[in-house]
Amino acid sequence: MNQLVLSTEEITEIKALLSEVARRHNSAEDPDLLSDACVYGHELPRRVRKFLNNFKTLESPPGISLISGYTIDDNKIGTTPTHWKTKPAISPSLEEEILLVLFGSLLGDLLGWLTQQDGHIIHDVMPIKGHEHEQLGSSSEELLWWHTEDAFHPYRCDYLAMMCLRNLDNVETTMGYPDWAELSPRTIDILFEPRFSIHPDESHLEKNKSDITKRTGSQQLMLKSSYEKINRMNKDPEKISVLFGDRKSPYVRIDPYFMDPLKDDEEAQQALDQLIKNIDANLFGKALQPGDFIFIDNYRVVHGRKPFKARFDGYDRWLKRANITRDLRKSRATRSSNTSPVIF
Ligand SMILES: O=C(O)CCC(=O)C(=O)O
Ligand SMILES: [Fe+2]
Repeated sequence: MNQLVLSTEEITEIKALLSEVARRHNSAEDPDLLSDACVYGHELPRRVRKFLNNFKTLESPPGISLISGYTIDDNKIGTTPTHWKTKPAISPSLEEEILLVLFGSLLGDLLGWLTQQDGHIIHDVMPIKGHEHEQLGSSSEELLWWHTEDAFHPYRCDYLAMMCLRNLDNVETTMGYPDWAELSPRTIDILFEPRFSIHPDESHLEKNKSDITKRTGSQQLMLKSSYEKINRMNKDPEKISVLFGDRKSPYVRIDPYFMDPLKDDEEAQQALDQLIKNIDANLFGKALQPGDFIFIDNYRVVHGRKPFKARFDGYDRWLKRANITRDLRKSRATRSSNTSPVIF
């Protein structure tokens, strides 16, 4: 993966910018901050801006970029939350979350989902009691199968950004991408055809929704219709191609755990199995460390997480996650205003 290690001078510069922004905005999700994010982002050190801009425009392999060296004050961030529902009024990691937003703004627009983590833009990823064996980011004892983030959805992100706040047990994020030379032209042709379907993953299902009751009537109605949409996509997923874009260097859309066996299309099933085997053979693990910011090209690289034993003692692994799209406009029909980043 491409890596940039922040220098002491760059960190000093970044911290000065973050304290200024944090004085103006008490949440990294403040709509005014989100709309100004790229203006602030342009004040990040030029080497950082160039690094992320190259990642975005050159699309050089492998489609993973890591910015490390930022220091996290373990005392200041407090204990790992027990659930994403329990957010304090002002986050103890406000500056770090703002940095995630500013880095993200150099790649595109941040987006969220009404059906995921209560419409938040900055997600918490940590083990949740009771989710140990689920196929969710908040599971622990179960392998989180590698996937394209929100593979089922046409408006899924271009980039997934994750910032590590804590990872005492060195739990590994897995990442991988196909070795195209190992796949036959015929297999690639089949994977380019709309013969596959992907169900919404667990994180979008109604059973994992927030129990917030202080919503207004119209918000309740909107949420209801969002879940109806998800239920329809779950019951009857559209046929899609797993590969798209350039045949020599295709983009990928895949989430094996949530894809049905293709009983009536053996040829497509075999092509899919070959791609899965190919990605599996190239999968690798990386234990993110506090202060690591990883950016994954969601069109080219899949990711997941190895199983682990959660501590539930306040010091569990804790990441912050954000979805970034190159073009928020394309989802305008399913957002409440041109500036709203939440897809319903
Ligand atoms: O925990 C990780 O490293 C990845 C989590 C993930 O893939 C997800 O929550 O979608
Ligand atoms: Fe994921």
